[in-house]
Amino acid sequence: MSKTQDSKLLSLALRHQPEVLGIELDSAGWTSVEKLVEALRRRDPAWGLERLHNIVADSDKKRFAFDTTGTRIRASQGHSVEVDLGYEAQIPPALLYHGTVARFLPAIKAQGLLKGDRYHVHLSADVATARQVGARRGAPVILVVQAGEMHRGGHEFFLSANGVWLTEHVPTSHIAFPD
Ligand code: HQG
Repeated sequence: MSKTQDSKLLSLALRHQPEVLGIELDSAGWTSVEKLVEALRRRDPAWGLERLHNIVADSDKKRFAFDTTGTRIRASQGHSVEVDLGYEAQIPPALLYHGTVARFLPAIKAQGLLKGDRYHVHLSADVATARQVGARRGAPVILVVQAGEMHRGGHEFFLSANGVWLTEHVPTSHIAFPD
């Protein structure tokens, strides 16, 4: 399996469907490294701790994190299973960015940004990152989110361990759409 396939399998198990590997996540999304490696080895005996460490270190977006003891691992964001990642609410910058594609704009104009299958709406601190996120689906369109104003209006924002800003919903009134 390629590193991308390994990373996708870890994302699936640590964010969405731990049952695909027969593992369990605790309420904060953590799972035992030892049990995870055992589960991975059942699929492919070539898995080992070193391969896991390499995937975590090479993940371009730092999708996964070990705890301080190195005995537990979790995804830093992107879950659809219910987890409390324990990130503290933070004051966001005045503006955050969301990369999407033109075909979603009518719905976003009507409903704002919805979290969909994920646990939060994901926002980027810079335009370049938002452009990469949007480009996963086609020609990227960048929306500018008035995060500072939202925060003053009572919306909570969280910053994940890998630098993604998370919030529950972005109302259309706080989004600047391109012309
Ligand atoms: C769109 C990747 C219709 C939204 C990235 C997006 C990110 C709406 C799609 C992370 C909508 C959801 C998250 C509405 C939002 N109507 N469409 N009301 N509101 N949308 O993948 O933000 O590789 O769940 O614009 O780097 O694209 O997973 O969210 O296009 O950080 O580590 O619905 O995923 O990281 O798509 O990406 P997603 P996203 P990972």
